[in-house]
Amino acid sequence: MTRLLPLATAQLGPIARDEARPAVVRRLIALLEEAASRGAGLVIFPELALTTFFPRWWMEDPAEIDAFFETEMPSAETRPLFEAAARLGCGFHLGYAELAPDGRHFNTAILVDRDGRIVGKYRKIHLPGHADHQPWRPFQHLEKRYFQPGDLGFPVFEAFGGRIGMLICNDRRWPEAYRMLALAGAELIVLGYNTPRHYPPVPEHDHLQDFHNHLCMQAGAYQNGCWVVGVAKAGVEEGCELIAGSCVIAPTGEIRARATTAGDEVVFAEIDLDRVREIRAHIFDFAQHRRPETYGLLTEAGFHPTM
Ligand code: ING
Repeated sequence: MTRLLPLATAQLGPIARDEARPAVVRRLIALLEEAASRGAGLVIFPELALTTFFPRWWMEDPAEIDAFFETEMPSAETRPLFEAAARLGCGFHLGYAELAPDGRHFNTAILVDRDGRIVGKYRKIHLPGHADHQPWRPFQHLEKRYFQPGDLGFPVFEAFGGRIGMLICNDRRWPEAYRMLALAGAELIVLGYNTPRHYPPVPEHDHLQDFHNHLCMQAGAYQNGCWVVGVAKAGVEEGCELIAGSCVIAPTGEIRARATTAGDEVVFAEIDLDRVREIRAHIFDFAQHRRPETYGLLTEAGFHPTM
């Protein structure tokens, strides 16, 4: 049995702080059109794909902060992307900053079907960085200040002929996130990321960012028998270098395709969703081999060192 899904990563280069939404949406549509012209039915855009990565700055004016958020999706400014999806018969994953009607702020991603309808939504659960102003850093990482932890859990959506889950950036470093989606039946996990090369708390790891990026996604794919697609906002954005490395990873953990630039770049790959069975019906057959009765610590809040 094969269930083919032609998809594409749509990596983005830098988005300037003052780059208006319509200009960004035009870039997204150009990438969607290129991907669709190569046969893609699903395009994966990065995390926070409508604006610059604004958590790099300390801001206090609520109006200045909220200007980076979307109060409706689609809005007049983003609707052309949804219309392009319907016109091309090509859906997409999009990350953006969500200001919910009740005033809560989330780092959000949506899944839009080939007819332009939103069929799935996820709000980032693992928020990295800090909430206070830390001037010692060359740039801030204030996701804990500007976003609240996601409240939608780890949902899986029936779409594009399979079962699709979403993660966002730092989520990809946490094994529990992939496992939650795989236990809910996910066959494909799509995620976007904005990852600075320089990690101020541990600068001696800066040269390892590309390695860690692929390490955690390849492990997540293999240990859960899922396809994993990770897509970067890349390049030097407002003076801060963001890593690239967008890629499509097979359930075997192998990198099937990857970007080779740090700019706007489409990489096409036709994946066979049924390949998850090579892993999920064998080495990681959860029903046969998992021992959840021994994993209690995994869901306890504290940290219990035994020695
Ligand atoms: N960015 C980074 C990420 O998890 C980070 C934060 C950078 C963590 C470098 C560790 C090292 O990829 C986001 N947006 O989560």
